Amino acid sequence: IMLLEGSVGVEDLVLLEPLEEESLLKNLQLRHEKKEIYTYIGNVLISVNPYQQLPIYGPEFIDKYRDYTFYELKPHIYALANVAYLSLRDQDRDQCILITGESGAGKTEASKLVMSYVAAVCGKGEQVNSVKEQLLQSNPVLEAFGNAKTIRNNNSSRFGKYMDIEFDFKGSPLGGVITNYLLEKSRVVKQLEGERNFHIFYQILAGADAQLLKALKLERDTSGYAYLNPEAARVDGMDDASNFKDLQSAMTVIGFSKEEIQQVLEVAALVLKLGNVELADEFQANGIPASGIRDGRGVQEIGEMVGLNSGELERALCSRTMETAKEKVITALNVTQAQYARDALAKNIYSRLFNWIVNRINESIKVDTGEKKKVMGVLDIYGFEILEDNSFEQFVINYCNEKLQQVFIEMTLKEEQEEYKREGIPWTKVDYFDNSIICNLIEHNQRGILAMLDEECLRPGVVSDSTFLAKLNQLFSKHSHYESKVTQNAQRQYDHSMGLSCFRISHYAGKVTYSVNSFIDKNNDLLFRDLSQAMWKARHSLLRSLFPEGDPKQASLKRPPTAGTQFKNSVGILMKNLYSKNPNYIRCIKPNEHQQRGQFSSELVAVQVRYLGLLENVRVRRAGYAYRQVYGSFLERYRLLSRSTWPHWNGGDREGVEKFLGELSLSSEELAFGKTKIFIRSPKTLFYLEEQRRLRLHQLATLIQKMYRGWR
Ligand code: AOV
Ligand code: MG
Repeated sequence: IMLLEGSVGVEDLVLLEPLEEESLLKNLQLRHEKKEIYTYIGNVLISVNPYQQLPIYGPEFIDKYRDYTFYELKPHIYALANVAYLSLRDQDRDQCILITGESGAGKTEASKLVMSYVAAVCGKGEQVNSVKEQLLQSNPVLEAFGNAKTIRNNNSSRFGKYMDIEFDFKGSPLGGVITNYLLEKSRVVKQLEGERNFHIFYQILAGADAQLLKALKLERDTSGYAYLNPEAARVDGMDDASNFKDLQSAMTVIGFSKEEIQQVLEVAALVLKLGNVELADEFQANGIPASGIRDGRGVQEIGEMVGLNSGELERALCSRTMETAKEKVITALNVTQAQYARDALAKNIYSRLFNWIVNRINESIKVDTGEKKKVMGVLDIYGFEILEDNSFEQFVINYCNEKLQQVFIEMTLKEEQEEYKREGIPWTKVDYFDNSIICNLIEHNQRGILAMLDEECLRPGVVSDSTFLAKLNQLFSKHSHYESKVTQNAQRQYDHSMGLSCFRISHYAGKVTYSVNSFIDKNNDLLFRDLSQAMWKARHSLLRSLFPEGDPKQASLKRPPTAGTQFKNSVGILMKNLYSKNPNYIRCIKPNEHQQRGQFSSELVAVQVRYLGLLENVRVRRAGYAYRQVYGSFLERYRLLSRSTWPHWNGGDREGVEKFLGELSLSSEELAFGKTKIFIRSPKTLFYLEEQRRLRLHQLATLIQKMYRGWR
C-alpha cells in the first residue's frame, strides 16, 4: 500500500512490508523525489544528500523540533539531535553521534547541523555564547586546512574527526576536545586529475591582500606552484577569497593571536614554496651522482621567511647523514632521492601544522573545571572506500569502518536488550553477522596484518612490500576473509582481476583488493633526521616547535610508533570512548555520483545500503518487537478505534491502551505491555491499526459533513 507512486513511502523502515532490498530502495527513492531526505530505522536516522538547500533548517524549525517528541513530527536530524541532547541533560547519559557514509554523502554537513541545533537549544548568557561561538567556529578552520576538492566531493574532509562537547550539570556548554585521525598528507604534494590541494592554499592566494602576499613571498597566480594542480584552481560555488576572510575571523574568535595566525600562514606558504624548489643532477668529483638546487632564489626566500640558513636547507635536502656508534657518514642523494626528501618534508610540515592547529583549538576550548561533565561526542569520519587502486590509506580507513560496524551491531543489540529489560519484557536471541573475525585479521596484536606490517618494518635486512605480502600469504593462507594470487592458485582458482602484488579482504561491506605497494614506506613514515634537524634550527618558533626530534639533545634513537600502530591505538581509544556513551546513528547516503540535485541512482544507493547494513539493522530492530511507543502517545493516536475510549477516556494511559486493544481481538503474541511502552511484534499489526484509524477518520469526517449539511 505504501509504495504507490506519488506517496512519500514510510517514515520508518521498520514498518516496511515486504522487507527486502528492493522495497527499501524504492522507499528511499520515493522519499528523495518528494524531498523527504530523512527516514528512520527506529531511532537510527538515514539521511539522503539532497544536493540543494532545503527550507527545513534554521531557527523556526529548531523551535518546532525542540517542543515535540521524536515521532510526532517528520523524521529530521533536529529530532535526533533533540533526543540526544535531552537524554544528556535530563537523564545524565553521555551521548555520541556517529555519522557514517561514503564520501560526499553528507556527514560533515550533518555534524554541523547537529552542532548548530545543540548550540541553539543549550544554555544562555554571554559566557555560554562565547563558548558556543568557539565550538562552531572550529569547523571553518578545520575545513580550510583539512578539506579539499576531490572527484567525489568539492568539500571533502581528508581527515577523521571526533569532537567531544562538554556540558555542565544544567546542560550549558563548557567547551570541548577535538581528536583528529590520519590526515591524507600525500595530497600536499600530488593530487589526482580534477582534484585540488587543501583549500587553505587557494584561500591564501585568492584572499590575502597585496601586503600579506608579499610578506609570505607568494604570487597570486595559482599556476606558478608545482604543488597545485593547474587544471583545478577553482571550485564551482566556492569563494576562496571570502572563505579566507571567514577563516581569519574564525581563528580570531577561537583565540589565535595575530602573530599565531601569521605564523600559521607562513608555514603554509613555506610548504607551497618548497614544492617549487627544483632539484637538478650534479656529480661529485668521483663521478657519483648527486643533486643540487637549480635556482637558489626559492630556498633563499624560504630561509628568509623562517629564519633558516639556506645552505643548511640545501644540505639537508640533498644529502643524508648516517650515524653509527663510531662515525658519521654523509652520502649525497641523487635527484630522485632528493625530490623524495623534499616531498616528505613538505608532507610532514603540513600534517604537523594540522595537528598543531587542532591542539591549539583544543587549548582554547578545553574545560578546566574539575566538576563532573556531561559529554556529547560527534564523530565525522571517512566512510568505507573502494577505489580503483586501494592502498595503505584505504586499508586503515576501511579498518576503522569495520570497527565502527562492530560497535554499531553490538550497541544496537545491546540497546535493544536493555530496553526490553527496562520494560520487563523477555528477550529472544537475535542472529547477526559478527565481523570480529575481520577485525581480528587486521588488528590482532601478534598475528594481525598490522602487526605483520610492523614486524616487517622493524626487521633488519632487506625488507620490501613483497616480503610483507609473502608473509601475509603464508600466515593467512587458510583465512576465510583473506585472498591473494598465491592463496587462490593453491586452491586452483584463477582470477585475472587479482594482481600479483595485491591481497584482498572480504570486509563486512564487500571485498576490497589492496595493492601492497608502499605499505612499508607509508607505515614507517620516517623523515630523514637531517631534515628534522634543519627545521629545528629555524628561528621561526612555530616551525621549530613542529620538529622537537630535531633537537640534537633530544635525538634519541628510539623510533616513534608506526603510522599503522598509531592509527590502531587511536581507534582503540575511540572505541572505548564510544562504548561508554549512548549511541545515536546518522547513516548518510549519496544518491548520485555527480553532486546533482534530483538524481537517484538505485544501483549506487543499493551498494551503500548493503555496506551500511541497513537491512540487517531493520531486521535486528524487528527481531523482537517491530514497534514500540509510550502509552500516552499511542492512546492519543488510536483511542478513536473504540467506543470505550472515544470520545472520552478518564482512566490511565496504560489502561486505555489495554482497553481498546483488548476489543480488537489481536493475537496475544502480537502485543507486550512494558512498564512505560506498548510493544507490537509485527508491522502488519500496526498497518492494521493504521488502516482502521484511517477508515474511522473517514467515517467521522463523513459524519461531520452530514451534520454540517443538516445545519444548513
Ligand atoms: P561528507 O562529509 O560525507 O563527504 P559533505 O557533508 O561534505 O559530505 O557533503 C557534500 C556536499 O553535499 C556538501 O558540500 C553540500 O553541498 C551537500 N549536502 C550535504 N548535506 C546536505 C544537506 N543536508 N542539505 C543540502 N546540501 C547538503 V567526505 O568528507 O568527502 O567523506 O570525505
Ligand atoms: Mg566530510
